[in-house]
Amino acid sequence: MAKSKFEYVRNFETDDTCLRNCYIVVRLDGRNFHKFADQHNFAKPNDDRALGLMTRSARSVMEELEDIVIAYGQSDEYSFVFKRSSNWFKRRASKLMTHVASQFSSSYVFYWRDYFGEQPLLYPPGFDGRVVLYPSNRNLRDYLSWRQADCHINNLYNTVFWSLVLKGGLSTVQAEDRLKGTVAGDKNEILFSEFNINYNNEPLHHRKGTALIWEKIDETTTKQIKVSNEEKEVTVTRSRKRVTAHHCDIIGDQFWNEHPEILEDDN
Ligand code: DGT
Ligand code: MG
Ligand code: MG
Ligand code: MG
Ligand code: MG
Repeated sequence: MAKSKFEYVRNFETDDTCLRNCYIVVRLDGRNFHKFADQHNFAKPNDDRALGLMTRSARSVMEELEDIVIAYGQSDEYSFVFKRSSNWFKRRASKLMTHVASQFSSSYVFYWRDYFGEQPLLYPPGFDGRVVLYPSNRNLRDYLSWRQADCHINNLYNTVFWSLVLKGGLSTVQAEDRLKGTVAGDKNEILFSEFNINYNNEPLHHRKGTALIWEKIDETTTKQIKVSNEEKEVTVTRSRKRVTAHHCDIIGDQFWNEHPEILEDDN
C-alpha cells in the first residue's frame, strides 16, 4: 500500500521497551477507593467481598495475559510480575501496563455481581498503573516484601483503629490520637487487653494479602470408553497448570524454596 503524506506522524511515537533481563512489575491501584469503599459500604477494615473481587480480577489478568509468574495483592492494589525473559508485546511498557489495567478493570465490573450480589455498582471504578523494572531476584523479592510489609503495617493499624471506633466507642479523631506514636507492640497490646483479640489469629488473607502463582495440579477424572463394544470406566490423570492463591509469608525463604519455578536464575 502506498504511504500517505501523514505517515511521518508515526515517528513521534517514543520507544518504551523495558530493559532486557529485568522482571517487569505492573502495579495497579484503585482510583480514589477511599470514596469507592465508603459509597459501596465496604466492611471496615477488611471487606471480604471486595478482596475476593480484586483477586478474581487478578486471576483473570493472569489467565488472559502471557508470562505473568506471580501476582501479589492487598487492599485496593495488585502487582503483576512478568517473567524476566518475557518478550510479550516486545516488552513495550505501555502495552503491558494498559493490557493489565484494562483486563483488570473490565473483570472487576464483569465479576462484581458474583461478590456483591444484588448490591449495585454505583459508578465505573478505575485503576492507575505503573511499570517498574527489577534486575535481580533479590530486588524483585525485596519489592514483594515491601508490599507485604505495607499490608501488615496497614492491617495492624486498621484493625486497632476500627476496634477502637466500632467496639470501643471512640470517635475517629480520638482513635487517631490514641494511636499516635504507638509501635506494633503497643497496638498488639491494645487489641489483646481491650478487645480480647490476638492479632496473630486474625485471618491470614487480611494479614498477609494474596499471592497468585501457577501450579501444576493433577486432575483425575473418570471416562467411559468403548472397548470392543463393551463400555468400560477408566480413570485418567492429567497434569494441568492452574492459578492458585496463597496467603502466606513471602518475605522469608520458605515460600520461594517451595516454589522454585517462579524465579529464573540470576545469571
Ligand atoms: P488513590 O489511590 O490515590 O486514588 O486514593 P485511594 O483513596 O484509593 O487511596 P489508597 O489506594 O492509598 O488507599 C486505599 C483505600 O481503599 C483506603 O482508603 C481504604 C480503602 N479500602 C481498601 N480495601 C478496603 C476494605 O476492604 N474495606 C474498607 N473499608 N476500605 C478499603
Ligand atoms: Mg495511591
Ligand atoms: Mg487507591
Ligand atoms: Mg492503595
Ligand atoms: Mg490493535
